[in-house]
Amino acid sequence: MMSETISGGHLVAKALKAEGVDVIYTLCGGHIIDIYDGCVDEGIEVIDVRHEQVAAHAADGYARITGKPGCAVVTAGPGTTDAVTGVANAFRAESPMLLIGGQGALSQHKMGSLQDLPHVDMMTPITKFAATVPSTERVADIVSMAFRECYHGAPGPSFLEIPRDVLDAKVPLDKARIPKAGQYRASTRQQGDPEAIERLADLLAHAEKPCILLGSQVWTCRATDAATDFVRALNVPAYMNGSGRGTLPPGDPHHFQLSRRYAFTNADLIIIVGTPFDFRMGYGKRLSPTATVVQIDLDYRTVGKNRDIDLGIVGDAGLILAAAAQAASGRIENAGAKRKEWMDELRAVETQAYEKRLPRQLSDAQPIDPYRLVHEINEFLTEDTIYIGDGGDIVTFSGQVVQPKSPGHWMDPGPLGTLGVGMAFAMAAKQARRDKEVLCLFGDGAFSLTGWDFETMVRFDLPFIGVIGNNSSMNQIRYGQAAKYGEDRARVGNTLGDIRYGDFAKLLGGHGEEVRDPAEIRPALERARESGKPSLINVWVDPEVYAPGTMNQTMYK
Ligand SMILES: Cc1ncc(C[n+]2csc(CCOP(=O)(O)OP(=O)(O)O)c2C)c(N)n1
Ligand SMILES: [Mg+2]
Repeated sequence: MMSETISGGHLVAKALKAEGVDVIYTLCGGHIIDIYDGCVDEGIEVIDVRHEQVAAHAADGYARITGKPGCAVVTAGPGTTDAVTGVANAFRAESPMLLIGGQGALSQHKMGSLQDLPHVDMMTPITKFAATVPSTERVADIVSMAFRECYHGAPGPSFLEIPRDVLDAKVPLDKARIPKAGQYRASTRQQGDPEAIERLADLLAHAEKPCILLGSQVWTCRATDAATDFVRALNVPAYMNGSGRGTLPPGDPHHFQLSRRYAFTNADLIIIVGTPFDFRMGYGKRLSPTATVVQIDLDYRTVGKNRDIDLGIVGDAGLILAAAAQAASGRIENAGAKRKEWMDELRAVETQAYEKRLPRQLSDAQPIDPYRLVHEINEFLTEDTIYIGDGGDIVTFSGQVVQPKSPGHWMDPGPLGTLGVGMAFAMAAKQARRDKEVLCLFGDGAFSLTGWDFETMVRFDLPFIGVIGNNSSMNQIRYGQAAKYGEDRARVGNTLGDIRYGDFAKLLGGHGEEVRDPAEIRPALERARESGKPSLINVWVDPEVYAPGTMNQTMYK
């Protein structure tokens, strides 16, 4: 009697299913079609996009939104090279995703087969794990291995290439190892050194001017509740960045945003959670030299990097904050009154900064002041709107003004600063959370990189509100050129056409509008919401106005 057989592509699908992955993002190629066939059997949705960069960014976005690993499947050679940027972005953003690339048949190894390239060599420096699957029997086993590696320390991407003959061959079912759901990897959550947690509790008990920065890992660790309880129980003002934005809702007494520099300069205890001392943190140089600095991170390599710290704790943000709060509870009486003064001081700085900027946010100027656009977006967001920023200067404006109303409702590329993530993140967010509204703010330059995938949003009925802050320029770069070489030499390599992106949306089957009057922003947003379609509201903003964040960039000085 012939035993039952199974092909490599079907084994991939079984391994994805075991991991709970219910969608793959892909652009087809002959090398990978057997995976699609397996997905049909396993009930895994196949979302086919217009560029592999989008497939990889969507897998990254899916991981961020769902907490499950994302998966992109691309063909050999150019399919895989097109996806490199998406993998690199996930690597810097610590996002767990698996990219599966096709490869020429093992039987033609190094013979010059179609689309043959050394994918594993290319992917090794930008993944936590990159390997070739050498035999059909091992396909599901190695997929599960790749997922395990995604969660080592701070999460990140894995890459597998599967040669065509390995993928297409059929092997007896009983010869293949097919790891069972929930039985092939363990939680990697670490509690942190108990002695270090005691020391942190002690520091918290005595600090008069503490502050905490809740970074992206707070969301990665799903530590919202622990972080919220921590700041409330210990009365610690909190700043949030990256995916950590929205941990506390706007208006919460412990939610601070505009006084961060003041706090970092004047605090006596600064707790940095899940954020590296990279360029966004001035490499740690902007923290008061006399403050006690504590760093909590999933990755031991991030702790103490670029700047000395007084206490480092490696592990899961939620477990550590909960343990520290418990250890410190009831011990802050002496510092309590001082802390109230400190919170009031920060609130005053915060209010002053807000009031100074408010006239700009309400400006009726034409062309539209970018501050007005991001103000209108902020007012428009609900607790169920996932906000995505994809662009240069316009997104820098939004970083100051837009406040997500719920945790996990802010998405930006992360420290790779990759333009072109927006459409893919919108795709993943809407597909994974149909119950949510998705709003993406694009720069016109950023939009152009991956904008054709608006068509994919239409084809898969993924409504979202796209807003383009259109200045017909790559303005963030133009600013630097003007500052360095003078206005008369600034218009080189950064000028885009005056494009009616609203018409582009309509061409592809979506809803589109052009907005030149600031009073029309809100009604246009409302109409996009009501249209129930993928939409693009093309807002013509003043190209001569730059975000302070852009103007302060040290690379221009
Ligand atoms: C993939 C990629 N290419 C180039 C850059 C460099 N870059 C940073 S900001 C910027 C300008 C973006 O223009 P746009 O999206 O229109 O935003 P604006 O600054 O005009 O508001 C560029 C090209 C990048 N970050 N990512
Ligand atoms: Mg622009």
